[in-house]
Formats: sequence, C-alpha cells, structure tokens
Amino acid sequence: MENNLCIDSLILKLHDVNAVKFGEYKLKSGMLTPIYIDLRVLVSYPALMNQVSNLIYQRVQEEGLQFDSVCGVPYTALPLATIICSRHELPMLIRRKEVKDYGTKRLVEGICREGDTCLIIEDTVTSGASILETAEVLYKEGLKVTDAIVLMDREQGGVDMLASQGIKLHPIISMFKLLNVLLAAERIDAQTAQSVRKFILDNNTFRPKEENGNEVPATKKPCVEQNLELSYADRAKLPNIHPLASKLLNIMEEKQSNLCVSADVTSSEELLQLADSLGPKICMLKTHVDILKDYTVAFSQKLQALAEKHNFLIFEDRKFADIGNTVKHQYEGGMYQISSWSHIVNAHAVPGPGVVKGLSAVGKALGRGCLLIAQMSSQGSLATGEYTKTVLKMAEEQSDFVIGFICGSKITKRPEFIHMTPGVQMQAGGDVLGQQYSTPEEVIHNKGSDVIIVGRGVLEAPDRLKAAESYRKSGWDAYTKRLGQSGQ
Ligand code: S5P
Repeated sequence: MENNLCIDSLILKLHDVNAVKFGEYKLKSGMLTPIYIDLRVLVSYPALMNQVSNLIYQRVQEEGLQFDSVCGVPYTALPLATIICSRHELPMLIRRKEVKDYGTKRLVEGICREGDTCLIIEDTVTSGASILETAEVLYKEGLKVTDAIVLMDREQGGVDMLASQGIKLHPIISMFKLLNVLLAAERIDAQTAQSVRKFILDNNTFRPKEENGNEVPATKKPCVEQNLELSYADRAKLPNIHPLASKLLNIMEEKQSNLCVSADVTSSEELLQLADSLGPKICMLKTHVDILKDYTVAFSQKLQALAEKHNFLIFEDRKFADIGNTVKHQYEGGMYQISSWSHIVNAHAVPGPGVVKGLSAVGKALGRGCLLIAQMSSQGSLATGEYTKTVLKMAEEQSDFVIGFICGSKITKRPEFIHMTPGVQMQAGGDVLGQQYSTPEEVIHNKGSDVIIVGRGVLEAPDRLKAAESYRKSGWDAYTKRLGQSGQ
C-alpha cells in the first residue's frame, strides 16, 4: 500500500517535470507514439533522482535478487546505477557506447570476473532491445545476466522479449498504471488515456516464434499480455496449448457448454444411462470409478463409445497422491486401468513433482492430461495461499502433461491452463459434510474459472436432463457475459 502511494506520487512528479509527454513523438525504432517518456530530465532534479534510485533498490531487495555487480544502460540509467551503487556500496560496471580508439579499447569498464552475475538497470523499456544490447556486451566479458530492473515499462512486449532471452524484467511503473494515475489526478482526459491505451495494445513489438519458426500472428500474443479475455475458441488455437486442452476448449465452444457433470452414482448402468442422456449438454463427464459396485472393462468401453458419440471428455476424479512410482501403477494397472479410458485425471501436489512425473510416464504417450488440485471446495481445506502458488509452479514446470487445475477461482492468467471448479449449485450453500457451493455465475463470471463441475445439483434434481440444461445455460451465459466485459 505504502509502496503504491510512493509510485502514485512519483508518477505525478514525473509528469510535473515533463518526463511524461503527450502528443506525437518518434521512438528510437522510428515508430510514432502518442506518449513519450523522457527520463533524461531526471538529472536536473536531484530529489527525484534519489526517490527513483530508492524505489529501484527497494525492488531489488523485495525480489531478493542475487548479483555481483550492477550496470546501468547508457546514458539515462547510468547516473541511477551510480547513486544506487554508491549508496549501497555495490560494485558497478560501465558499458561504453563508443569504443575508444586508444588505450585498452574496452567496452566495459570495471572488474568483470568470468561467471559473475550482473544486474542491469534501465530507465524505460519499449521492446527490450537496449537491455538486450547491453546484456550481449556483458556476455562477451564472460558475465551472466538474469535480471533487469526498469523504472518505466511501456508494456509493448519488452518483458516477453527479454524473458525469451532468459532475462527477467522487473518493471516499477507500467504504462497502464501511469495512465490510470494521471487520469485519476485529472492530468489527462479519458480520451487521451484511451487513445494511448489503444496505441499500446495495437503496437506490441514482441512476436514469439512458433515451433516451426514462423512468427505468431500479431493478434495472438498481445491479448494474453494485455489481460484481455480470450474466447475458448481462441485459446484452443494458442501455439503452446496442450492438444487435449485444445480439444476440450473446442468442444466447449462447439457445444456451448462449460458444464462437467460429476456422475457420482454407484451402478455402471445408471452411469452409462446418465452419459447417454446428458451427453449432448456437457463438455466433460467426471467419474469416481471406485464407487461403482459393478465396474467391468466392458463398462469402460461403453463409456468411451458414449464419449465419442456425444463428443465429451472423460475425467476420472482419482486424485492421485502418492510417489511417482506408485501412481504410475495406480494409473495404468489394477482392475480399473484408468489410463486406458480416461482422457483426464487429477492429482494432489502434496507428494511434489514426482506425482506428475509418474502419471506423465504413463499418460503422456497416450495423449492424456492431468489437472492439479490447487484449491478445494470443502470447508477448512488446506489447499490455499502459498500451497496454491506452489501447485501453479509445478504445473508450469510440467505443462506438457498438466493442462489445468481444480480450483475455486482462476489462479493464473496463462490462457493455456484450464480452470475447473467443483462445489457448484444454483444456490450457494453447502452439505452437512463440509461441501461448499457457489453459483455458476459466481464461479465463471466473478471467479474467472472455465468449467463448472456439478454433481448433486443435477443428480438429485427431479429431471436430470432439464437440470443439466439449466446449468449448461447458466455457465455459458456467465462466460459470454465475462467475454463481453473484457477489455472495457
Ligand atoms: O475440491 C473439490 C474437488 C473435487 S474433484 N471438491 C469437490 O467436490 N470435488 C468433486 O466434485 C467431488 O469429489 C464430487 O465428485 C464433485 C462435487 O459433487 P457435488 O455433488 O457436491 O456437486
């Protein structure tokens, strides 16, 4: 909070000293821009220089960055790096822009030890090219660059470009934040803010490469970064999406359904009958195969045939939670041979990454996918806070098999992950054993999840088909409402 206030007041001061200008300006790349950030004027305002340097150093500490030396990108960031290095007694390096034609002809001044890490400081980033240029000079001296800090990020692709080169960029002020603060303080009008926003959104400089080496079309990547809502159909086409997640998203779009029915019944005949009658309404059918009193291989074959017939995916809610070697056997073998018929399974993250590795060893070659349990709908669940963050990290590290999460709300903006939420009924409430319910509107519209999982809301209804249709409709309406509101 305190930090936020500092940043708000800094933005206003930068505007006061004309470091933020509105009009028509040319960027280094030749691109015309309606907003220009000129932090070169900072040197004339020593108090402001100190404030900026303090904020940069504060960020270094908050992020716990480890480095051996600091290098400011010449020229504007050079004095900032100097102040920070002097105040905190950190070794500094100076990158020359021009090579001397006498003496040592060095490109970097200061002591460079092979293998040392250098932190880069920059004043403004558009594409990230200047930081990369500096990093490349440092690499030639045998140094490593893992992180860079920038005062002002224009949000035009620099973070992504540098990430693709192995450098994590930490921005202090972002363009959208700057516009919001200036707008709230009535320094600019809504029209100016909107036209700058549009310019930024339309001019993302980073074009990630697809696997075939071609550039991803400009329309794909920016939406992700701009936090605009992508439709299920657009997400299905993302270059880095898992084929199974893509298939699911396409089914959802085609059937206009983000409903997964949880078929928690104990007879295989009843389950098959449910699958056949509700099939047209759902994108996925969830099973607990171990509650069936009469499981047979023939049942699993019939279920697969119904999944084909009605175009839905099967999700065996097995909640694997053991060491990799054990879950491998549980997934592939035993009497259920889950991997042979279930498109999707889920797992607890408690055992660590080995649980996913074990499942992946069986399921990956079969084109299967896994959901990690990031949060639970039950009262007193321990899957919260830091735990959820760890689950997300685990998923990111094995995204060739993990396609998403069981969760109460959206836990990551990465659109290739599917969020699925159980504990859904038309009325919020719960059961006597700790289950807690939210409505489809709450889950999809407010919490940003993708799929509602409904068990008793459908199973205990007098007319299951009618109930499934009303859940399908509520879930879909909440999704289209969310889509309609994005980017406004
Ligand atoms: O956190 C969770 C995770 C799951 S997978 N909470 C849940 O309720 N589930 C499952 O979703 C649960 O095992 C059950 O099969 C279904 C919810 O059923 P309902 O009858 O309460 O809708």
